[in-house]
Amino acid sequence: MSEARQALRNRLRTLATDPSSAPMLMGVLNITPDSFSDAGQWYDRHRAIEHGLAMAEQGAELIDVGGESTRPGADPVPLAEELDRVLPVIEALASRGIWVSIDTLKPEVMRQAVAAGAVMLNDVTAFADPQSLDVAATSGCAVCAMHMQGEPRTMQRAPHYADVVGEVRGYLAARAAALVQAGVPVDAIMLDPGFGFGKTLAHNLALLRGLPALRELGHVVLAGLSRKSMLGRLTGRHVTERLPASLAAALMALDGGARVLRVHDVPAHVDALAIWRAVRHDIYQDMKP
Ligand code: HH2
Repeated sequence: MSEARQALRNRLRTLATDPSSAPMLMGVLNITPDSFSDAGQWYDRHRAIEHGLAMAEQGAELIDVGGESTRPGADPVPLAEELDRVLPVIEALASRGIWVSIDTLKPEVMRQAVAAGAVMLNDVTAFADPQSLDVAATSGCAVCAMHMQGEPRTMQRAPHYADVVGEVRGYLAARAAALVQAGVPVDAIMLDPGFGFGKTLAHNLALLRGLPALRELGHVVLAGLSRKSMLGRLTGRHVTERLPASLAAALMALDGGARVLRVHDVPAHVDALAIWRAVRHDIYQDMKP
């Protein structure tokens, strides 16, 4: 296993076992023309690389590179196109020692991303494709399995649950078991309730409240709340004006036991984390301005 993959695995173990250790920020890097929050902003490869470097410099320990939008109603992207978007960016960032996660549901994209230096696989279908399970098991990468009801094109039409927290927890437990069965080490597996993926506002709020129940599964919990439409629904704010709401939600996720936050605005979340850790764990630096 590469040194970087081993280092990330060690970091995950610390996150899982020491609640006072610094939470981890994952910076979002969408190389897409149609993502919900930053459509087209980083579509140019050189700008994408610069933005990835900047987020790492600002305090993101992981950069989550995606070449296919999963926003509600998004159209699938052909394999060749997705590879062309993500591979040069992964190579550029990984060659500078930055931890890169690949956000994809295609096993072939995972495979080639790993060859290009990715150290983590982030799959919104929770490795539903057996070939993806195979890549997860053989690559030595950390993995994130996310819950989604339905599929991106239709998931927001009529989400339905009898007990959203119980069902998401049961699903994630089953996917973690499938990953372990395939050969992925337990401590390489992160779980994510998938805010906004086949969920109403009430479902999303119940899941945010219910994070401790997911944490009980024993895996590192990752939360992606940044700029999501649930925050727009609660504040009436456009996607470009959701930073304050994102920070509030991020802090509540940390209180619920989330240990990794997937965010667009890294510097603001670094500050929020500093306050959270100082108050909750009495760990801080006195940085008088
Ligand atoms: N959310 C998005 C994409 N990938 N992965 C995980 N693990 N958790 C999430 O909550 C999550 C995710 C959607 O956000 P974004 O990447 O900003 O938009 P888009 O899918 O439109 O590219």
